[in-house]
Amino acid sequence: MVTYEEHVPLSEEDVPYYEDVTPGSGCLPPGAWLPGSDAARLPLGGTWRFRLSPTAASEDASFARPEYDDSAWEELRVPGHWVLQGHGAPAYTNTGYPFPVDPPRVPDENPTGDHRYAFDLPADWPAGSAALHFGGVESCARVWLNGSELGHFKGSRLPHEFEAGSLLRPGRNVLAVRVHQWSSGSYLEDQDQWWLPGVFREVELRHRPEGAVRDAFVHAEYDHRTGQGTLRVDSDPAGRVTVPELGLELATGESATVPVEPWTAETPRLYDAELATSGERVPLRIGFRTVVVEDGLLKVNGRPILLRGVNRHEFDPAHGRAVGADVMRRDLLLMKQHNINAVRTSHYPPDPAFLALCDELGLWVVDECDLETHGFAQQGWRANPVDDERWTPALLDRARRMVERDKNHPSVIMWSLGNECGTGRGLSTMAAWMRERDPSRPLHYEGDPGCADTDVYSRMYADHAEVERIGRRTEEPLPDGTLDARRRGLPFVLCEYAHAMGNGPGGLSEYQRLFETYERCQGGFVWEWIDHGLRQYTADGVRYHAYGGDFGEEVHDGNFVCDGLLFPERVPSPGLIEYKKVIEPVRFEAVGPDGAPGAVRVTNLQDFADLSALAFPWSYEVEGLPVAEGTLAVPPLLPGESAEVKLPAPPEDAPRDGEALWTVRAVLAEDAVWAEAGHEIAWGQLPAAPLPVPRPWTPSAAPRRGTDRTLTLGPGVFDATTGVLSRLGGSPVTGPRLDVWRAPTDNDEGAPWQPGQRCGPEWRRIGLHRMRHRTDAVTAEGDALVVRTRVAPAATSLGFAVVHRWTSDGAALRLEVAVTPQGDWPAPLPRLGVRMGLDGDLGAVRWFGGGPGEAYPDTSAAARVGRWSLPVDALQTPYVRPQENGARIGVRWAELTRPDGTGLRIEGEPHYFFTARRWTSEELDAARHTPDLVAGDRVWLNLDHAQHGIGSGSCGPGVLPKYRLEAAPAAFAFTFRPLE
Ligand code: IPT
Repeated sequence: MVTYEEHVPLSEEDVPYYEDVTPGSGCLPPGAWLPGSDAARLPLGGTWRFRLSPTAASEDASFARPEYDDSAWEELRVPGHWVLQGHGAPAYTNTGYPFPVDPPRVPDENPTGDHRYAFDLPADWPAGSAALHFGGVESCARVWLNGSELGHFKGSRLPHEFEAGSLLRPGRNVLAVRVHQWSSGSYLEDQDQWWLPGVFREVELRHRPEGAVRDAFVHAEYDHRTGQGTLRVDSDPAGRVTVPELGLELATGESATVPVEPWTAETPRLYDAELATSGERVPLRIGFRTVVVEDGLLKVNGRPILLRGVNRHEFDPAHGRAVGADVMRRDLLLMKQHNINAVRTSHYPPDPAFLALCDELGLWVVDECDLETHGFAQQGWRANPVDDERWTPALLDRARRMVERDKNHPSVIMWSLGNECGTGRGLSTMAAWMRERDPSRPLHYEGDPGCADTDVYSRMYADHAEVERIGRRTEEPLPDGTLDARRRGLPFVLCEYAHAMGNGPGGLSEYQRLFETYERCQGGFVWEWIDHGLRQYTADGVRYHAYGGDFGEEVHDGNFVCDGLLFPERVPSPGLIEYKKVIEPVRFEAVGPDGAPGAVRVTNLQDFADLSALAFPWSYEVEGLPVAEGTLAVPPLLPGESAEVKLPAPPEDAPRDGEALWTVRAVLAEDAVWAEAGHEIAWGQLPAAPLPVPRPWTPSAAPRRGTDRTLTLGPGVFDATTGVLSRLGGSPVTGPRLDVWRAPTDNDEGAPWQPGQRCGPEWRRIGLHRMRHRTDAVTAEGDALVVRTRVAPAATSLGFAVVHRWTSDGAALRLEVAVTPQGDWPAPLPRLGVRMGLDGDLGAVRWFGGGPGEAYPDTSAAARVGRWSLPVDALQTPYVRPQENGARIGVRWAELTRPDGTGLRIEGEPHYFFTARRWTSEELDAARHTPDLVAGDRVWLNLDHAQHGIGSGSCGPGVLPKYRLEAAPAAFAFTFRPLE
């Protein structure tokens, strides 16, 4: 075994401590984080004193003296980041280092924060040893207590402790911490996130009585064949362990095997225990489970698991990575409520309290080390620290601080070496150490295609086709046959997929089908959980969220930091609603002839739990209105089982003239820790009756020429020259005219490394954002007013020939549109439909179709057919960087009304995408932040026959072929019915 001490750093240069490659000096050896013991503890968070210097140059440590006068210093909240408290500014880069790459050196401009905290030691504080604990400091800290230096450390999201007992004094004590924003450690912390220096996790003093626990390691395995758990707790020093509920009382180091209920993410059974040594009593929460890779599969307690995961960064829009217990709990409740069962702690170990909550609430955790050197990719991976012996002690220190701290959490099922470091001997050394220290957990690392050090094959952003090949174990071979054979035998996870930046991600359902089809595909982790938009206010007090570049950074990656399923304030985005539906652990499918299902097939897609915790309400709906409701009797199916459950007879008194559907749902039968009874887990809709025959359309009015260059047809008045509708039912309207433009989404814009699928730039190149309209003919043809136009962008011969055929039955107007593309279209179209402007007082929308949230062709799983109503303002999805949003899919009809109930009803044939907003697509496109969008005096409608899919091209694959909107002839119709 390679030990940590064996690696002697070779110091080539005489550099200051914050630039040398060592992890630090003076710290206590790492051990398990064991909160709640009976030893005295003094939290040291609060209002500290703070001084910021622009460089690290000062050797002057006089501020560390207790008597130093800090009265002129500022106040700073600790835990916290100084850049979020008015000192300096945050900066965002994805992979590029925000300083010259010359490891391990950092620039002179190295913001350095001196911190002082004076505290009173409680009168009853016991004498003897005490550990001064830092949960996380970015990126390098040097520490003094009462003027004596304790040491220094790097490793921002890892714990560090100093022995401080002999320095404590009765009464006033002064802690001084000098924190450098940049250090050699920064080279190892190139994660895609804000650079946020500071003391951002808890600081505390822990009394260490004689005989206190230095370290404890809980080994709690579960044998699914016998139903027995085996417990052994190793402790330094030795002691005794009691588990009252299991009647166990053992010496440490001794094992016992007894019948237990296992821990799983679905059934997070914990046993309260206590470890007592001669000096301390420590509560433990024990979960029995066994994780193995066997038969090419990742199994827990003997069964393969399916990871329905997310990548979680620690983030709060006001406090950055200083996240409180409330934020951690909120994240986990939201995850559980949205069917998420797994977290990858991208890309560093989280606050340990988060893992305790994962144990309690039930999540599978991939605990990732605080390590990423992605910026070296831009240098062809030259001088990559993970492949340079001098850095190995720092790497091992990081591995060790993570594993030792977190090893007792049943939720942690894999260790991850880090993210995006390329390959190197240092990683292998970390892996070897981890295997030796904790053989009970498989290892994960994505960055090495050969998987030399890992137990699972992991990829990020692989497209569906590649995932399918991997699922079949027919992926491209590695050049090395032995490695290839080994990798081909490994289970597969997507450690990142479905880039949730802005509108999207699209294509989730298709990934899920692959995961469910191929046992090798054990799921994945959506990138990522939350947008890291920082809360800001305009001069007028309007809240918005900032992204890269908003703080004057000289290099930055814009809004690539806003790519989560939650908006920054933790409001679920449509992407999260979609993901919840796609990964629902219960599935409903129609059984029987189309439009007359006699039964529904219910499948339990969970891995461990039966269905006994769920109830199954159904409703029978006509035109979106419930006619009858009840509860299905579904047997408590075991994991993987399905059953056909008979549906009741359709209600006899149900109206016959509307579209009829069954909606079947799975809800919590009783309160759970993470949601209340009635909380919805899954749902399905089945057509309940053949569609009624639509009423025939009989035009009865003919176009009439007016005196003032107008044409009148039924309730419509048209401009006789352009053929454009100008009044409808007495109200002014603009359009409708053909529209193919949408404000490109982040996924439309694509990423430089996905050159083939950057639709946004291509659309702009062709000129879809500046289409011109030409009227070719306005003619009366029988009952119809026919308007022929050509719609095209400047500088190309591409265009559309459009024929608008207007008819009226006297009360309503019907528009039939026939579109023929001209030229050789090099790109798919953003959308295809018509745009029209209405009076701004038409502020309320009611519709029958998909809802309640937005949906696009490949993000439509969560759209439920029903009758919905929302104000126009609430139809907007406030993406941090404004972009196309808010379409409602499968709309049969929509009504826009004024407060007095008058307005307009629009029926579509076929169903259409309905979008309404108080600004135009051009204004949406121009906006950089949400306050840039200012409501005008019109409501702009897009009535779309089709939309291009969304995909995941902002980082991963683009739109699947079946969701691409290729330019092709199309015909569609709308009926406009004034509501009076
Ligand atoms: C990948 C990173 O691992 C992750 O941290 C994040 O940057 C994500 O992408 C995109 O948001 S790396 C990517 C360039 C493939």
